[in-house]
Parts: sequence; C-alpha cells; structure tokens
Amino acid sequence: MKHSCAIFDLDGVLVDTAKYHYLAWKELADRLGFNFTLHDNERLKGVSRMSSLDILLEVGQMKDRFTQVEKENLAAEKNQRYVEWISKLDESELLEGALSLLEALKKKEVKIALGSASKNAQLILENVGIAHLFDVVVDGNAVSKAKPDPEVFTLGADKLQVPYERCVVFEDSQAGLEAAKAVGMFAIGVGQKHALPHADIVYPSLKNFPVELYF
Ligand code: B16
Ligand code: MG
Repeated sequence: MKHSCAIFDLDGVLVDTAKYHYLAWKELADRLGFNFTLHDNERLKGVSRMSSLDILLEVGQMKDRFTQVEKENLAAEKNQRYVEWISKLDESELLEGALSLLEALKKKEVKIALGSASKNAQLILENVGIAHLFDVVVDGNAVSKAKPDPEVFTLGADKLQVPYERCVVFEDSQAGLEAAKAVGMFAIGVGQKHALPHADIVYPSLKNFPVELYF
C-alpha cells in the first residue's frame, strides 16, 4: 500500500541525541553517588523525562528517597545540562540518510510529521536545520500521554487529516512501534531487528531508504 504521511520519531531516528541524554543523566547519577552505564541508558530511549528519572533512580536504588518536588528539581537539573549540549548541535549530527529521505518525501508531496516524546524537539530540529521540512511537529509539550500510548502519532495524523492506515511511522523504540501498531499505522523500526519485535519491518538506518516501496 502507498502511504501519504510519514511520521518521524526524533531521538535515535533523525538525530543521535541519545549520547547527550546519557551524558546529562550520568552527571546526575555521579552527583548522587552511583554508576549509570550505557547499558542502563538503553532503557531510557523513547521514555519521557520524568519516567527516565524514575528508571535512573531505580538503577541507583534511590527510588523512594525523593519527594515529587525534589524529583522535578533533579529532572530540571538534568535538562539544563542536556540543553547545554544540544544548543551546540549542527547539521553534522543528523543521522545517515535522514536528510535525503526527508527531501525525497517532500519532493513526492508526502506529508511529514514529527512524533517525539522530547520537550526539546523544536530546538533540536532548528539546530540541525530540518525544522522547515515538517508540516506538523508534535512533541512532549503537546501530549499528555507517553508512548506506548499512540497520542503523539494520532495528533499529527489528525492535524494533517490523514487516515491512520495511510501513515508510516519511523521509530527506534519498542514503545513507539507498539504505539504505531495500536492505531493501524505501518511501523518501520530503525535499528537492530531483534530489539524491535513490534515493527512491521526493520532497517538498520535510513541510509538508501527505498522510498518508492512505501510512498
Ligand atoms: P526531553 P524521542 C525521547 O525522544 C528520547 O528518546 C528519550 O530518551 C527522552 O527521555 C525523551 O525524548 C524526553 O526528552 O527530556 O528532551 O523532553 O525518541 O521520542 O524523539
Ligand atoms: Mg527515539
């Protein structure tokens, strides 16, 4: 089936910001006095900021030590460091194949939406120079429910008035793929096949993506 709308996750699909999330979370863990590894960081992909903090504190066995207000301060501390990192992003941080895919879709007049859990999505899109390619941006500021709830994808499709079965979602997280499938969207996993069992199909990256097969 040919589709008329492409919905992109941001972190891990278009831009490799996971490493900056990791650096900022690790600084917080170091300050709180426990180790936070790259392996632990895998659990945070696609997860909202406050849920990420809960996972981090669980790793440090500090889950019940903080009040809600203290947790909000810890998340704000992490975000401040993260924003310092991503303020320096430029187009060299786009993942391989991302720009040519977006441009090919634009040429074919396919609608393009962002569906990201990040509250920093707009800043990232602007810094890597692709903000102008999106018809609609749905990010962590616009939704009340996190993936695997499909709200972040359905909101974009609804705004563009495209039926869900005509949408393709590009995602690197299991929760995101699950969300896409729940509303009948075609779910393309970006990453390793064994880690993304909910995908309809998995590509290792967006490099040389076969646009004609899907759009
Ligand atoms: P922020 P995505 C997600 O973005 C990240 O994968 C996840 O690691 C992060 O915690 C989440 O955004 C929230 O980000 O703290 O910037 O609001 O993959 O949905 O584009
Ligand atoms: Mg992601």
